[in-house]
Amino acid sequence: MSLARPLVMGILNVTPDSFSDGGNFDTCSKAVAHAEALVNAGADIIDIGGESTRPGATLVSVEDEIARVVPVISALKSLNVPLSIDTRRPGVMHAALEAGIDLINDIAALEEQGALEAAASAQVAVCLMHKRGEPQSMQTAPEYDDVVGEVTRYLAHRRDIAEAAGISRDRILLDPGFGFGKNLDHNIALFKAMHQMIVELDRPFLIGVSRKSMLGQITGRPVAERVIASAAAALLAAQAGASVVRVHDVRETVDALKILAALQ
Ligand code: 9MG
Repeated sequence: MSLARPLVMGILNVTPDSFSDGGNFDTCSKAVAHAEALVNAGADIIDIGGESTRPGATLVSVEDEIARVVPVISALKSLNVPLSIDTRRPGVMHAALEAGIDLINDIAALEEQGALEAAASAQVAVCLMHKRGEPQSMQTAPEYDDVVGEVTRYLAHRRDIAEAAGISRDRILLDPGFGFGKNLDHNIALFKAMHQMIVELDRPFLIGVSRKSMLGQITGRPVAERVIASAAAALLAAQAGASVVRVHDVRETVDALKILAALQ
């Protein structure tokens, strides 16, 4: 994957409890149709997830997660677009790698036992994301003394561990994890520090703020009305140097990035 311009990663939730699609795409055929629509709208990468990680989400077994995502990955190989698996489970990583995935998007930064080895066993890219706590409880009362410093140090540490495990530098993306154990002030501080963090960590950043509650808190709008806020935030992330933006609203984001490319 060339990162010469910011890439748009389209979100494909194959979960019955997904926070923004309400479970509309919980069957393989619906998921494939949605992925095709994302690609037609200009998605550069499709991120396939079988476990909802929204705050308060219920856990799913590894077997169920595999049963949700593998048929979708197999069906999407013919689209010829890079495919990403959104998982923190090594068992799911192995199954997804076998099915032909190109990127592992791990909200736990390969911390689960066996995850580093699973990722290093294949020549794929990885995204290492920061989170504080677990999705079930992470938004209860997140606390930091220095959110930017703590997240930067964590990402540097996980980047170095991934490299030491044999994952080459050019395959590592980093992500501050907006909304994952962070309140609005934390998210704003991280967003404003994004450019400085990218320079300091010397790795491409993947940024996911699409439809998230921080945008609802800023605009006062419910999830279904956060498209414009999401495109604006994706544009600002790209302007700050993000290499990949993870979004639900691909067409709107692609347009926003076209404007950035032409006018900045
Ligand atoms: C799966 N998932 C949900 N939000 C995300 C974010 O902000 N970044 C990444 N990498 N994955 C996310």
